[in-house]
Amino acid sequence: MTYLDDSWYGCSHFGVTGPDDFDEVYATYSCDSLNLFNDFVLQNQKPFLKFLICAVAADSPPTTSSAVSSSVSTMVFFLPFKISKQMAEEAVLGFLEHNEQIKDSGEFAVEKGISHEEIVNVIKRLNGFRFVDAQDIKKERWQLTAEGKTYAASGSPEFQLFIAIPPEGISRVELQKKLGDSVFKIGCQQAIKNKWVEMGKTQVSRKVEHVDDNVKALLIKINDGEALNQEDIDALKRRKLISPQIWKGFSVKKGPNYAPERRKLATDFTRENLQSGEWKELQFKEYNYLAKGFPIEGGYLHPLLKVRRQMQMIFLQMGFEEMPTNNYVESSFWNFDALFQPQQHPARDSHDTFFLREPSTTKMLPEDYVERVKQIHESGGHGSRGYGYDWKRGEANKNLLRTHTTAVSSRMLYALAKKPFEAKRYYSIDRVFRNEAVDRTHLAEFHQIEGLICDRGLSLGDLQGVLHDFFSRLGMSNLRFKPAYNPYTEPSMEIFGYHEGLKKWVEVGNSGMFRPEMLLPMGLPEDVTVIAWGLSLERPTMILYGIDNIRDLFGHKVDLGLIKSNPICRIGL
Ligand code: FB9
Repeated sequence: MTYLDDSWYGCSHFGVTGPDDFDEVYATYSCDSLNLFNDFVLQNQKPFLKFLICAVAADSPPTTSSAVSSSVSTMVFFLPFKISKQMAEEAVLGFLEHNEQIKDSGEFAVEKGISHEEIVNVIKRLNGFRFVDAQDIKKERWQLTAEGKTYAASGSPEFQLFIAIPPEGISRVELQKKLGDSVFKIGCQQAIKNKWVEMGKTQVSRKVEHVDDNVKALLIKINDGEALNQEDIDALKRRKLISPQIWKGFSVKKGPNYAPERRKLATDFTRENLQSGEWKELQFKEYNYLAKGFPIEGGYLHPLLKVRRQMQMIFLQMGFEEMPTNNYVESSFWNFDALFQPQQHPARDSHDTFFLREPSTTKMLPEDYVERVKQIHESGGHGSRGYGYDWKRGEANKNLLRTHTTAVSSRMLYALAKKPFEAKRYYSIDRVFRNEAVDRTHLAEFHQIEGLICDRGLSLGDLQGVLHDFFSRLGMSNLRFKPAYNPYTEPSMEIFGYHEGLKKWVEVGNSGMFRPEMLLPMGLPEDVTVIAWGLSLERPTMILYGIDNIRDLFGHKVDLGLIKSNPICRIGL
């Protein structure tokens, strides 16, 4: 018990410098109510305790019973909790040895001079071990409000007002100055009501010789836990001087495992109790096979990464290969121009797109291809009349944070066109950035999932077919397609899926067939068409993991608890 050593240090100012001194002090100050304690202390031979008793007793020898109980409770507060816990337990078990029940744990605590909180903790523990059978008891009590406390201390406002009026009367102004606005205001109301004072235009005078401050008396009674009649309670309640407080306690009976003393259950065979044979007497604690193991603080996969892996598996199972997306910074050329998105398209201004100040422009673009893109934008070709505007290289050179992973698709399709054609299935899942207002479902960045199939003679039917295949693997087999518009696909479709769990149709993505104005300048064969679709990673993750606000899922306000305590994985919907 290391703390014994440093405790001596604390007591020098009591004039007790060591164990020898306290016998003398102890003898001087011991009194009945302390005996209970002393027995406990003596039994436990804990010199520190004996010292403490002396110390406390020395400090203010208790005269009245409540003083005793309060100094005892003080001692209890200081006593190492282990000891008070032990003491409270013995008090409860000891009492039940000779009594049917403890009717009211509150009265029992006062009687034993132990804090009710300590008794409640012990009862809960003993109830847990079925040493006792504890029943809740609740009592509504009244406590003083802050205003009530001030009047209990310095008198009710009406009483303060009355005694502030000299026999010859006093001016309102002077009286108000004396009492302050609120005491004056309330004091007047009540004193008039009690017909204590005469309120003239300017003068205030007494109407009676003497008054009693019943309100203060009642408030003190409340404070001492004394019961008042309903009428007084209502009056104080009306003046918001008291507020209800639920007092919780227990009535306690012996439990199925009751014993006058709870022997500490052994939890281990030790070399000592084996050698001493003491193990034979020991009572061993049951193994709690339901006990939760120590939470393993290990790596937690973010729900987004779990769903990303699920999506990845679906793509790989469908024969898609991943596109390299390790470049958040992209040139306007690959992000927009290569996709036949005109330079004055609203998405291309800084309201929607994060342009870079440094490096503000791209260093290298495939010049021959750029020329063809310029053509198709300005004057069309391959049967398209183009946009007919003056295409600016400078605009295409601007660097930005990519607004979609379709920028990666354009790079990959261009690369594909430079080789002898072979059909390809590509997918990408990575971050894209859009200068959008943040709300429950939108952040300035999200993860886009994109799939594309590049092959000869693919049709819109093929696109719908692959979408059915893809989303049915996500557990969503009931799809509907709504015509939509994208600068780089024609026809385009918004995809809606019926969500069994949410019992409603959910927009699950967008799709389309890349325009020839995008594909042909790349050099892809005329009969090659590319079907593609896109969705986000955040939306399905929010739905699959029941996350309402995207800010809990991603970004600086992420909810770490959610990250650590979300289901291993969520198959289907
Ligand atoms: O993810 C979206 N919804 C979604 C997806 C899956 C899902 O799964 C369920 C649990 C199983 C649930 C919902 N959306 C796309 C639809 C909406 O959330 C939409 O309001 C928000 N969209 C984002 C863009 O917001 C501006 C989601 C994001 C999106 C939209 C379009 C594309 C990509 C992401 C695209 C594309 C595209 C089109 C043609 C060719 C190539 C790419």
